[in-house]
Amino acid sequence: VQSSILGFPRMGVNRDLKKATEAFWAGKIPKEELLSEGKRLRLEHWQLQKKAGVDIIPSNDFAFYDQVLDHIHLFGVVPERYSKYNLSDLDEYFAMGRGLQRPEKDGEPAVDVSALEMVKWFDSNYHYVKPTLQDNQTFKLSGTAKPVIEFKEAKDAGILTRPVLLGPVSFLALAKADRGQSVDPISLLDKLLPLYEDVLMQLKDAGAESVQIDEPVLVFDIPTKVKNAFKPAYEKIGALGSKAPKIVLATYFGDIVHNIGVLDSLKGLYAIHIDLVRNPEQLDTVLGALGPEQTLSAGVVDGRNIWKTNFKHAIETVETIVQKLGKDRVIVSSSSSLLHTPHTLASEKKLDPEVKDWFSFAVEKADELVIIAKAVNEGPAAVRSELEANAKSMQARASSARTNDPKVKDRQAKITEDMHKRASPFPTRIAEQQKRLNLPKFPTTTIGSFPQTKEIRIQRNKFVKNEITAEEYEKFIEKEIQDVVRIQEELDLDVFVHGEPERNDMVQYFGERLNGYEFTTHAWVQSYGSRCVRPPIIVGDISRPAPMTVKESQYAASISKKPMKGMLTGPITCLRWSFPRDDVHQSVQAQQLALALRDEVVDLEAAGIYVIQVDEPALREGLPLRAGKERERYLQWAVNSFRLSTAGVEDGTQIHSHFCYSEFQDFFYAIAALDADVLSIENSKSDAKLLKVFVDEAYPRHIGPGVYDIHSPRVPSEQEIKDRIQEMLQYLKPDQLWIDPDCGLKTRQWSETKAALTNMVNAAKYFRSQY
Ligand code: THG
Ligand code: ZN
Repeated sequence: VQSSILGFPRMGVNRDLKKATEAFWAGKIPKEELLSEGKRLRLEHWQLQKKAGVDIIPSNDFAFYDQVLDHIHLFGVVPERYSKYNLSDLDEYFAMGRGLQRPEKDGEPAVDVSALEMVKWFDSNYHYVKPTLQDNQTFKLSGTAKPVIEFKEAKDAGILTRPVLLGPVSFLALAKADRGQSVDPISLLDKLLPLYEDVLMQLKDAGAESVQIDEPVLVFDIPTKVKNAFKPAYEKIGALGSKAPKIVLATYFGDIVHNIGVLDSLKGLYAIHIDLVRNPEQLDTVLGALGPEQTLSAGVVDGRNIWKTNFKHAIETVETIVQKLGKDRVIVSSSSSLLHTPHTLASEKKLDPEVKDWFSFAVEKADELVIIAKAVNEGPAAVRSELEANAKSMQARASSARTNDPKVKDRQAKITEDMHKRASPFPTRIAEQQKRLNLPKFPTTTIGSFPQTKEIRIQRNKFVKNEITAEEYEKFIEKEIQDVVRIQEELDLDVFVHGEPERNDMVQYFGERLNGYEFTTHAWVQSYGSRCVRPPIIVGDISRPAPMTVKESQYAASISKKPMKGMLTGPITCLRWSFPRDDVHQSVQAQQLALALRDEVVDLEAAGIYVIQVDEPALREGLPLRAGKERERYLQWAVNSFRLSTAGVEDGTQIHSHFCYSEFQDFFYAIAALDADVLSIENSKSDAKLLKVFVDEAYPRHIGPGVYDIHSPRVPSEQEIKDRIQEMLQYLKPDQLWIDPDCGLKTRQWSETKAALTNMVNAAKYFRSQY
């Protein structure tokens, strides 16, 4: 039995890659320095895995921006709008990842091109760059292939690695036709395959013994065309025989039972990897479908969470497989790439030792894999003390007072059906709300945050580092709120917000104020490009010791002439963007979060806040990857937790919710079931036609489809906004329409914000005069 890792986090122990990349973008370091920093990090990560004793170490898991973008670049899938500038390789790569705007300089023409689309990677909080194809798409390897360069780099350092490639079927299945193009990506398979053959032969020549080819789309419900593509693809690759390295085909984040027939056409491959953390029940089916000589790579160490592996369970699983296949045909592995876990627990100096003992980050997971392999190879006696310590840790966590709070459980047991229902139906509610709020037609509002200026970040840092007192910080926040209120008065908006100057990441902010959570100082996980998040960790039953946002909202309301909107993050988003517990079902955790938020909502109402927004941007990404029963079950508990958190208010209090997307077609009934009085959604970049679903389904409540894109510094003209509203009025009734930007304004400058909102308010006033 060998130990293996499917991929390692790339940022480095101190987010070194983020720092170097951002310094390069800012022109502070030259390209050479960025490249050498990348090289240093790769080497460091290979060496630490080797030192841990991992048998199979990945290479080509590194990327400066995103591993899918690396493949886009590798295969020359570069739309003409980028290639026409003849940029350097690295500039072109980053231009596709994040766009590039550069004035004319030294005779070089100006560059102005936006980024390729970025999408969530399966159901994780990582985002990949979507391959974007042309009708006449051709593929060409660009220079010496990066997987080969990085393989040789490791080999020169004395480390024989297993290169990772995203497989041809997944690469195409995750791709899309460019705007105005109609190509079906999978139809390009024949053109793409020769490049895979080429890279595989180059890797073999360079000395690679095996290669990991990821085909994660096997966990989806894939169209027949995509399913059928596996056979020709892997027959062709298999026909390379000894001219290519042995191939391990990897799947993760789900089971492959519904696609098990595909394994028939993969019998020529050396090994199949499956995720046994997420879907242990698929083991028997996959074992039954393996060829007589095939190896199984068993993903038993969680690549998506931070909990210590339960050695007893993992070893039992691996031993079951060994009994069937024999030791030589089993690999123990991380369930997926470790990209989704933080670098090392060793950086956490402030964690309480009790809970620290329950966690395992990427570096520690490498050790775990080695121990599991050793236990199976040499017998438990060889790792007795490790197994004992692990069992003790599991026991301690299960029985700790930190994980179990009887008061929370008691409260959950007393939840009733009625607690999920508002007192009256919407028509009664909206009439009460209108009496209280007295809003004009086409009411205007914003989504919650106003620009997070440099000054705000400086003051927050000073406060965190104890360089200013709590009173000084509070004074500063009050001053920020005053400014934001005054600006909204000048703009003549209708429903105000306090601007959220006191919040960093919203999930972190709420986590820090709830019992049951733990916080880290260095546990960053890449979200996209150089951007990272530091998810708080849910360790135990969740409760709210004290109000979390009432003080700021109440203060803001006290100095405003207009209704003030309270701003909360919903239970599903708090759950999805944290590291959840793995010892109780996520629906239980969502329900506990919902109870805590329900108390907050009720307290806001008691403090005179009669408009309360509970955002659920992560509701959609929590959808199980496959349609069917599981999806229905998820939507049921997700919707229930939202309703539980919001239904405690009077009819006259208006509940808003916000979503950062507008594709509701496939789960509209769930959105409708939230029963929010007002929904604000992204719509500025999508077709207004998407709003048709609200008409078709006779959606009765209020909607604010964003009238302009806040992700761009561009200021939309009043006319543009009027045109947009006119379009929306083809679908929505005038008395159902709110006017707002399409997301929070946190990342914008004040000058852009004021100009855009002035135009927005004027556009709303125009329609008010027309109806
Ligand atoms: N919070 C969390 N998850 C998210 C988002 C969020 N997932 C989806 C989406 N929004 C991802 N977007 C971002 C946007 C910005 C940043 C990270 C993810 C970001 N991070 C800072 C950085 O890397 O420099 C670190 C911020 C900090 O200091 O806390 O800017 O909004 N949880
Ligand atoms: Zn949004």
